[in-house]
Amino acid sequence: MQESSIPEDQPEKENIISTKCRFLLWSCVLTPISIIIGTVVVIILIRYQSSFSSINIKYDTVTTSILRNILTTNSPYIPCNPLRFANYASYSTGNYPWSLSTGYLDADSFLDIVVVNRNDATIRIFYGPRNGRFQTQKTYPTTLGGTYVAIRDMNNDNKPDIILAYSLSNRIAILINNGNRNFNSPITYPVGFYPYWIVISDFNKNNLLDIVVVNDHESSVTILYDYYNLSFNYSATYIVGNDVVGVSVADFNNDSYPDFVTTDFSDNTISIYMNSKNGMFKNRKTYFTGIKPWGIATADLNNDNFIDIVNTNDDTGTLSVLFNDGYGNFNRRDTYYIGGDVRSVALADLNNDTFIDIIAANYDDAYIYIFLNKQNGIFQTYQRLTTEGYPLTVTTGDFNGDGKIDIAAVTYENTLNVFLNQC
Ligand SMILES: *[C@@H]1O[C@H](CO)[C@@H](O)[C@H](O)[C@H]1NC(C)=O
Ligand SMILES: *[C@@H]1O[C@H](CO)[C@@H](O)[C@H](O)[C@H]1NC(C)=O
Ligand SMILES: *[C@@H]1O[C@H](CO)[C@@H](O)[C@H](O)[C@H]1NC(C)=O
Ligand SMILES: *[C@@H]1O[C@H](CO)[C@@H](O)[C@H](O)[C@H]1NC(C)=O
Ligand SMILES: [Ca+2]
Ligand SMILES: [Ca+2]
Ligand SMILES: [Ca+2]
Repeated sequence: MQESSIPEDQPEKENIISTKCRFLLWSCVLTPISIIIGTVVVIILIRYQSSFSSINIKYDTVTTSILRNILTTNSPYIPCNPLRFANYASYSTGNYPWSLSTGYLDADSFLDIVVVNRNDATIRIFYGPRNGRFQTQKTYPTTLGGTYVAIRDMNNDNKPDIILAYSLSNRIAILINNGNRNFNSPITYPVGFYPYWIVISDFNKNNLLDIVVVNDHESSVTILYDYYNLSFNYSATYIVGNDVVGVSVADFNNDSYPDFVTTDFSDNTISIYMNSKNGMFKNRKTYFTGIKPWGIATADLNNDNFIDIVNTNDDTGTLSVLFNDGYGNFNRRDTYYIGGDVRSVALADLNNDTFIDIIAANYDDAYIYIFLNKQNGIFQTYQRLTTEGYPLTVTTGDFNGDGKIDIAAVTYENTLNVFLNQC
């Protein structure tokens, strides 16, 4: 035992020396290197702050969802789960169909679909028959660069009219419905730089329709007020975020006046304006979303009678779901992952349980993604429908009149795909 202690002396000294060497090496060489690495990391963190916060939110979401699932002892019965949809029926559109909308454009009681074709200066109307097969189609001339189509009875004659965003001419257009599947030539109205998206409402509640138009290239929206006798009485412009893409209108603070929200593509935010109860808007409030927010839709997702917000995030391939606290504040946000370039989103109750479900289109693969509501504003893992090609815009409606909400989307293959709900 003693003998062994003597030979150990030497290695112990070497150990002490080598520890000193390591300490010197660390302080003289490794410390500066780690300072440099640390600085780089801090710079990256600052530059990409929003992307890191989005990763955090995903983590939060997972945690809170798990907590909520644990707290919810009795899972509700969710009807039509899994969903059942027929394979798509395909119809040719024009060149580069970019947006679609539904309405009752002719005298029958079957829902019709209008598609705006971005690259060939046309819209095509698919007139709905009883069976949901759109064999009757008609093409109408417009202008190159149409990016959005909306349907609304603008002149109050009970015939829904067509409203278009002309991105390349900085105007919107209205085609007045003359009945018998005839429309007047488009009448155009100047708005801001690169109008991209349109919603019709009555912001000043005087029973004359107003239109909010997104000006994608000038970070603003224009509201045209009080359409009457084929013209608008006045307009106003409101600043929103950079490269604004989408807009949705709803009463967020339950004062009965319509408010609006935009997706600010390059700011990773949504902008919300509350109505000053005269149709004008003063203070903008922003909330962070994922990266490159694109599509947006609003509805009450948890049936508390307050309107919530869903937006897509093109870069993170996610959906953001923002919940209204009852006063128009949206501090609770959940995130759902799809992947790819998620752009268009629609909201509808697909399984008739009174809870609104989410339908999203991924412009990076050939699927429509559906998230069924767990009847509390939390959504199930997605179910997918196969499309003919990259779907850009998706919408919903009951196309065959059986009371079940169907889905329609336009695709990169220059087609309209219609999916009939069979659940
Ligand atoms: C409607 O507009 C036309 C042309 O601008 C004008 O002549 C006419 O008086 C207007 N009618 C009403 C009721 O304001
Ligand atoms: C147009 O707006 C002005 C005020 O800006 C108002 O006095 C006038 O009554 C409005 N006209 C219509 C037809 O609403
Ligand atoms: C919203 O406002 C209406 C009218 O003031 C009121 O009756 C209703 O209870 C409010 N809804 C909620 C959810 O607070
Ligand atoms: C949807 O639910 C309502 C209420 O339960 C029912 O009356 C209606 O028939 C249902 N519609 C379909 C298409 O199942
Ligand atoms: Ca109005
Ligand atoms: Ca309001
Ligand atoms: Ca539902």
